[in-house]
Amino acid sequence: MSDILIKEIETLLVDLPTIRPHKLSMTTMACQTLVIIRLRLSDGTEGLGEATTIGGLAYGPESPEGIKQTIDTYLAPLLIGQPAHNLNALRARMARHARGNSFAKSGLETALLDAEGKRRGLSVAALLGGARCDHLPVLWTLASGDTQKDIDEAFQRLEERRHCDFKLKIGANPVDQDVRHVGAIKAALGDRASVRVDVNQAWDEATAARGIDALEAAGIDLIEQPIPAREFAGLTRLAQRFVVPMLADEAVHDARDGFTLAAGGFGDAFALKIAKAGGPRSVLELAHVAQAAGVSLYGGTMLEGTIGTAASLHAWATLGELTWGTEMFGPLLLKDDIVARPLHYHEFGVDLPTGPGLGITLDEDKLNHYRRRD
Ligand code: MUC
Ligand code: MG
Repeated sequence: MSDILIKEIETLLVDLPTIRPHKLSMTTMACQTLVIIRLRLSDGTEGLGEATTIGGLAYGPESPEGIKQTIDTYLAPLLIGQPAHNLNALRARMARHARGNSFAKSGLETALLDAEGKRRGLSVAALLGGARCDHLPVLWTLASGDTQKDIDEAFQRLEERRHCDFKLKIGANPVDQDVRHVGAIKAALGDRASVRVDVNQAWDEATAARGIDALEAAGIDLIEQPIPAREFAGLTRLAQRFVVPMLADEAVHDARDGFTLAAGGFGDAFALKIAKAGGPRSVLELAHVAQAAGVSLYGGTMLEGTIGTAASLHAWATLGELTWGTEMFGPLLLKDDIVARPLHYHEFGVDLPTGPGLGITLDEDKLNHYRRRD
């Protein structure tokens, strides 16, 4: 078993246009860049991985171009020639020789799991201990930047039975304007939908207290990352002050962040993301800390394409019920896909893909069409 070695790791940048501009507090996206990883083993098996961020360097410390360079120059040489099946040994090797770079590591961890699953005829969820569900709820983010367009989009998604939970991206405009925007959408949707907001760190604590007070009164269900990521004490104060729960996103990357927040008195909710933690296996360490501390869970996205989304779904499926569901809609925000069979979204959620590994096959023509050439 251990004589199957990692032979080759190829990275590709893939640029896919979005179906509409996607407006966040720090950037407006018209295109998403996926870093696709093809990891080949000595027996010919290929594992697929994806490492994707948002808006170049606008969201996180790793850019798509940087992720590709980091893998090509530093991480791939650490893995090539090593036995492929021992994920724990390979994770430890990467951790020992390369600090940080959790997005790049997440893509590689995904590719290793996909390859191992294909070799053993097991899904990634099975390798992670076993799926406890095969259909996961998925919310939709309304972020066109226009209140009426967002309302129309929400009603369309409800009619299609595609989504019944909505997240609004705010923080780019003055707080009173954002509160009016959110209030109008919630008033239009009423009890038909859960409405949450993501401020993406845009407020200071005093602005947050004012904004959250008004959003709570408007019937908003969840407030995501209202203040800067490193202000753990401030986030904990806001969580303790308001009834409406705070969702820690940029603040909580891995198990250590989760432990620090929980030990400091934060008890609301964590957004899990494979990219923040270093992969589908690594993110479960954070999930288990949260479960032990009584913190609710949410399956988060970096707006990955189908490969990264599938990898996340395999991890979330092992957790059973997620109190706040998931936001694994990334592929639906993109005009096209690079896989042969897209994920199946229906009944306000998505099916966990079946088949060995991630259960995803590339469409080589599409990949060739959208890949960046340097
Ligand atoms: C984030 O901060 O949550 C998730 C959904 C979305 O629209 O943006 C991402 C990033
Ligand atoms: Mg967020």
